[in-house]
Amino acid sequence: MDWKSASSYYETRLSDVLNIQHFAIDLAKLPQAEVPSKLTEILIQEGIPANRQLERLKKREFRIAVVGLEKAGKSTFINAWLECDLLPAKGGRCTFTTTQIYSVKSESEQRLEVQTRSEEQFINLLKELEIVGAKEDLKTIREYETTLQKVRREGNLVIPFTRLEDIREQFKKYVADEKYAHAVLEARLYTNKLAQAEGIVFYDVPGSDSGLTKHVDEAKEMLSDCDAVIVIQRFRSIREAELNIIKFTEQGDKNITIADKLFVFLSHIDSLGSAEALKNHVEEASQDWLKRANLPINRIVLGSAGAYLILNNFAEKHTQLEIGQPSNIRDKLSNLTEITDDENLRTQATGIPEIKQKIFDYINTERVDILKKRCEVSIDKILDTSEEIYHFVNKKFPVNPEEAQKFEEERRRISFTEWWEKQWEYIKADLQNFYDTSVINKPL
Ligand SMILES: Nc1nc2c(ncn2[C@@H]2O[C@H](COP(=O)(O)OP(=O)(O)O)[C@@H](O)[C@H]2O)c(=O)[nH]1
Ligand SMILES: [Mg+2]
Repeated sequence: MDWKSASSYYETRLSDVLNIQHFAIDLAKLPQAEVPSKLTEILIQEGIPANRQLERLKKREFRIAVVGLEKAGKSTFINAWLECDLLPAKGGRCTFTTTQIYSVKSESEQRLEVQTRSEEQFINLLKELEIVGAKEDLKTIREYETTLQKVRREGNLVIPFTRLEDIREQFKKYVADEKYAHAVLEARLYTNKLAQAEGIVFYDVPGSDSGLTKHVDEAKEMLSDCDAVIVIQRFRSIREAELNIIKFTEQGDKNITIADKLFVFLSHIDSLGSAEALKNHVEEASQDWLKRANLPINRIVLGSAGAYLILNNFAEKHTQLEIGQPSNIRDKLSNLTEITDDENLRTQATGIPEIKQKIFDYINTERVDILKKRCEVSIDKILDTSEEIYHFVNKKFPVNPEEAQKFEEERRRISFTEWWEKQWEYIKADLQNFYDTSVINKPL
């Protein structure tokens, strides 16, 4: 089954099953049925990720979160991917908001959408900054109060463009320039440079170790509502904030394993001193991922996004200053990898084409299987639990209407007959119908 048919198929099935789920939760509320609260709890818990998955399918979105510690190299990685030095990347903190990058099919659909903060959202930001004692940010905000107010007043923007380079200045302004960025809630970039497939979304999540709870919450939300994760990792052993990434990914998506949707890019390899150091680096990181998340080694790619930008002439001046001269980078990579020809240094040694290929393979093949696995497990759990609830209710309320009448009299519940006659038949037919079509004659 291809992605298109799979996603519309599961869109239908998930919404059917979620109807059953609602219905079973209502059924379980009948006090006389004495349905164990555990069952309702299971249904509610299963419903959350199922609903999120359904929403993503409805929007035809496939979300890939790019996560990692601050300065791990996330923005640089995305720039290498897009082959344009677009997202601001530098030593200091420069990503204020989560940037979302959407793939569109044609060049003419390309645009930057900027969503500004409402007054309330702006006040909340101030409060949060005060709580964490972000004095610098608060000072900047006071300093540029008038400009920030103007940006908020002007409201949301849609800026069309043809080449990514043409949007660079505007992009920097709204995402990274302190005079403007604090007034911005979200930036969404729509480009045909992300992937051949439509509906792919990249999230550049601010480092979850930035100290702002807003960023941790954002990372958490993003990770529980995404289809794949690329962890950009700079240090060889997994740090605490990276453990959170594993935890949030696990919690949000219990029906598949982390190894089903996680990729790791070991960044910055050009800053290592020797081939031996590189070997140790990779070995330690792979062991760690295997131990912590059962992640196989083929999900780990090592490389340097910075070197990719430099060696392929995509780097802007400031990036050249940060990362170094092409000749230097070439020598370093050559030393580390024993690759000597220019072409392979530009591509293979940087790891960028390799990870892109892995992600595209995932998008083109594995993602249907993962969707299937995730949805089937969730659907089964919801149906099994609903059925259990149905049996509980059935046991307490015998199908024979006379007995039910008696039951009702005993209970002195006046409204019961009414409920019984109308609802019960309806409910039964509904369930029967569902089991006939979706469970017994289940397609696939
Ligand atoms: N030498 C080197 N520096 C890099 C590489 N990738 C990123 N950097 C630098 O590391 C710093 C942080 O990168 P950035 O992409 O902003 O990280 P982010 O905070 O995770 O988005 C910047 O100064 C980048 O220029 C790389 O592959 N090699
Ligand atoms: Mg960044």
